[in-house]
Amino acid sequence: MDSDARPKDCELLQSEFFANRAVIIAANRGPVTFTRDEDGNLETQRGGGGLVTALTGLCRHTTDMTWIACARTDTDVEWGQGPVDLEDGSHIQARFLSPSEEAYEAYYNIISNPLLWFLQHSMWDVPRAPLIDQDTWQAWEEGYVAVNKLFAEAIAQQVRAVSRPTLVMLQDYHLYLVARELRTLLRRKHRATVLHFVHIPWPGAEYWRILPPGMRQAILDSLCAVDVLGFQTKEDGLNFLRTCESLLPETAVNYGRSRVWYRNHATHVRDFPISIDIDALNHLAASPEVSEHRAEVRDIVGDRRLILRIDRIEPSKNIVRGFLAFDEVLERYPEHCGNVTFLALLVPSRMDLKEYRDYLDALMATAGRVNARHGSSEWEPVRVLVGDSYPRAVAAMQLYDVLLVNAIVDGMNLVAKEGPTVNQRHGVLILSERAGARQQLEPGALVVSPCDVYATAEALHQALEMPAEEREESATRLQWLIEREDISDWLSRQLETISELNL
Ligand code: GDG
Repeated sequence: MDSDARPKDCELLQSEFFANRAVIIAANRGPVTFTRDEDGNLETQRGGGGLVTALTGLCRHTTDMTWIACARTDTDVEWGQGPVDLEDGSHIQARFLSPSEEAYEAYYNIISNPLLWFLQHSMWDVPRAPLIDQDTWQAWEEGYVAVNKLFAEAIAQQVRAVSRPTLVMLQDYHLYLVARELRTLLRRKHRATVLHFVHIPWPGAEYWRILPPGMRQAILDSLCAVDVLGFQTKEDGLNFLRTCESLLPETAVNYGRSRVWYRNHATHVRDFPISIDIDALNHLAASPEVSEHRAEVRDIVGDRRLILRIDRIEPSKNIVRGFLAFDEVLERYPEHCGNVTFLALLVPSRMDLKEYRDYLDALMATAGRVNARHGSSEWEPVRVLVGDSYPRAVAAMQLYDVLLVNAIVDGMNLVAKEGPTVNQRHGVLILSERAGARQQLEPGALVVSPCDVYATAEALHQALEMPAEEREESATRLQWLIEREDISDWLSRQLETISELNL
């Protein structure tokens, strides 16, 4: 699993690679979402995040690219499929699948998010959860299996429609069962190379054993039908190999070559740490919109030091323990009282799930308790802003003195890469040892064990007290570590691997 060599020329590699290949991307979400305005005109909203940027960036190199996703709005359903114009002038074919509402709900809100996300983020309170009952099995069959089949059928149709070899790029945990179904449908008659990238952590075999054999074997069986299976870190890849060895009968795992041999097929396991689009981020950071938000953040913080966290409202991000650690800092080091503001910019997420609503209540209550205990009429120690504003997040990243990323476990965590890229104060990064970003950023960060509130408090104090020279050195190191591997490297590495393996 070599992720140390930086591709020489990403653009060149990508052009050569796609000269005679078609590409199909399959992800739960599409590159755009359609809605209608009051007059009934079609409006297009581009999907957010670096993933859409990286993958749609491929359009510069190939005209033959289709993105298959689930419809998110009625207008997506009505629109169905066709070419979409992108901001840079290129085009992509988008195709929206329309599973029934019940099937989508079961696939997304019963299996993908509560079951698989929770499993892969160690979020179960095992004496009580998960509770896999008849409804869960029904959701598995009629939701997860059915929607994965829909994807496989749409991809197979597309592969058959083109005469050129096709690269199929599957994204994430929603689509674990697609590869096996696709192989069955295509039956070696068409050349398709299948690459699957898993954005979230892959825990060890013992954790997967909690899932019933029928589910875990279907997942492993399908992932072993993939040609190249990508994870965020080496450890995730190693965990996958170990999981196959323990839980999938009749596999031959070759650790040296990082390969699983199963049903007469080789799956090559690699780490492709995802990153950010540095140019796009710097461009946004220099915009008037971000500048307005900087003024807003300065109003909140005044001349105090700023501890910042930016997360979806997500239990695995460990927001409550972050506030408890700050509480301990104020208790143990009263010199910080009145001089530091902890700003939490939190983006609503999965509010359909009770665990997420409860977590929001818990974190608000904890912030309230810290404020009641230490605050005064002039100073609110913890300020929580709930909302969706990426420009505001970027503005706050420019101004932090300390950035706290203490996730219980995280695939990568892009905030840990964005913050040091735009920060203007030589801010210190406190980073969970269980965030994928640690693999690259450890040399420039203060690394903490996420459940250890005591040590997190010590790290916060250490960061606030760190001498200017040391802060500058760490911040410069972090910027360098991030710049040497940006989002185009993430993509190029995947293509390079396929070329090297002659797939
Ligand atoms: C999953 C994995 C992996 C911040 N505020 C707003 C906003 N943001 C941006 C952040 C960052 C992104 O959202 C969040 O990315 P993360 O990586 O931190 O976390 P997840 O959402 O959990 O992402 C993760 C990632 O996939 C990629 O593979 O790194 O481990 O869990 O860019 O700056 N975005 C919007 N509004 C905001 O207010 N739209």
